[in-house]
Amino acid sequence: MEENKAVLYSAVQPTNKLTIGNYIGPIKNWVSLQNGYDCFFAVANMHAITVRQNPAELRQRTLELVALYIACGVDPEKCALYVQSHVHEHAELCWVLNTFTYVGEMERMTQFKDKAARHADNINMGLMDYPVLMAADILLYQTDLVPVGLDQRQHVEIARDIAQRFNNAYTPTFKVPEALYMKVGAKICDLLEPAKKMSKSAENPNGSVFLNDDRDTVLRKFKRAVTDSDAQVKFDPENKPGVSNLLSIYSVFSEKSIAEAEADFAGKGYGEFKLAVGEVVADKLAPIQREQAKLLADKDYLNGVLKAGAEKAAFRAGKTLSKVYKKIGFYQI
Ligand code: AQP
Repeated sequence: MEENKAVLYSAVQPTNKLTIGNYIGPIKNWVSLQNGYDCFFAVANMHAITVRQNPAELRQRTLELVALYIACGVDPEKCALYVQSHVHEHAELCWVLNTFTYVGEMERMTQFKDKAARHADNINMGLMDYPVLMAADILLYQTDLVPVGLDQRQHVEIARDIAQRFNNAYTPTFKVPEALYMKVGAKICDLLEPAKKMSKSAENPNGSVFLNDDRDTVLRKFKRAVTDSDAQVKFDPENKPGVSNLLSIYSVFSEKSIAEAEADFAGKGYGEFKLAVGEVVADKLAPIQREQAKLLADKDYLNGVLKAGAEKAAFRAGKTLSKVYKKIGFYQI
């Protein structure tokens, strides 16, 4: 990792089963970006507990996610791959940033309102504070770019506001980060309800394709995907959301442009189209699943990756935190 390269930070929560939306929105892009940036890729287990988790499952999913990152092509030699709770600076900076964030701002966050409605029996402070912890995650590394899906737009915006607020209150301390969205795939939608984002926790699991779905399941889910009555494979998200979503998925998994993807299906029916999308996805997922299983069998290797990753991350995070503590007047020895 070189200090003069621009910095990239991104994370995924080890909750539920990951979908192809998680893969396309952030993870796939990490692999292409890891050569050009100083990358910090975290498993966001502190964010995960804002919704009640089963401890044994959370532990297991944490390791599975680490293995998945590597199976997808993240190279732990090139980046800091670590678990959020292993770097205590995240929690410490979050506390300071809480004092630069207003309750009203957090109450207005779309994800908070959505999750509060879905988890009405557990509207805890952590759920509301989620964006501040995310701001701490990002700002700790003096991050330039945050590759995320479109659903995270508001959270990156608030991280920018908090950074600017702190910088204005003292002297420039934090780099003000930019979100990075992909042209295709920044919002992958549910196969059965294409107006909604594809979600890990969708009520109907047939609308989400999970990264650990087997070939038959993937093909079946795409076969049932909602299209329209127009019988034309054309990219038009407003009028043809289902078909456009499938074209985006096909384009990303086949590494073809949308125009090339449309050309592949000119004059063909939806049945053939949906089968081809399913096949390209299943073909890509199979080797990732095999590699993930292989990695999970070598826990010592994964623990070694995480230890090294946490050290790299803590080094950079510690520098920022100590700057912050100095600025705000914490007595240091
Ligand atoms: N459908 C999607 N399309 C594109 N990007 C997506 N992301 C999530 N869904 C899509 C991106 O994946 C990253 C990590 O997400 P996360 O683990 O923080 O949260 P999540 O996947 O949104 O899942 P939750 O919050 O556990 O539950 P659900 O799915 O039920 O809302 C982020 O960069 C996100 O943009």
